[in-house]
Amino acid sequence: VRRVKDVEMVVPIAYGTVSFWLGKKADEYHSHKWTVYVRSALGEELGAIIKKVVFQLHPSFNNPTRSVEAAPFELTETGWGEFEIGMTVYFHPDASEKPLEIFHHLKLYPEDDTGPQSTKKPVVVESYDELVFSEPSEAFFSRVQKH
Ligand code: SLL
Repeated sequence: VRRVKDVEMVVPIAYGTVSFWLGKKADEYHSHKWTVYVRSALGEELGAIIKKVVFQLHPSFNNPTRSVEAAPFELTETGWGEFEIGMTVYFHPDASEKPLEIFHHLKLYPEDDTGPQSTKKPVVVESYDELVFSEPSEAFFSRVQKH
């Protein structure tokens, strides 16, 4: 592929989990409702860059490999336990870039274990990273620039 020399595309991203305790609606196997997501750290649309994100959940879930093929790249589930979530970020084919592997630990319970958990205060864990496309392919670069 033809690449644009001396150009670096840097796309800041945020990823993580937001978890709510279900309170009265909680049962043994569904104590929390949580969402895992990958998004732009600047509030931009990532659909032009990312083709899909495959979320790998704990094997205790039905169909633990979940593919999200369009923005927003997020997934909501209910469960009872914390575990490591794998996210494979696939770029559009014209980027000619390998998928990116991200790992994130799902956190359900707050650090300060003082009294009962609130159903209104989510436990949020977010990380930041950058997608760096150094010498991006011409097709990808011009397509994303126009967006
Ligand atoms: C733990 N190592 O023992 C972890 C595993 C797995 C959590 C946690 C499944 C819910 C469902 C679920 O929450 N698994 O299948 O609906 O804490």
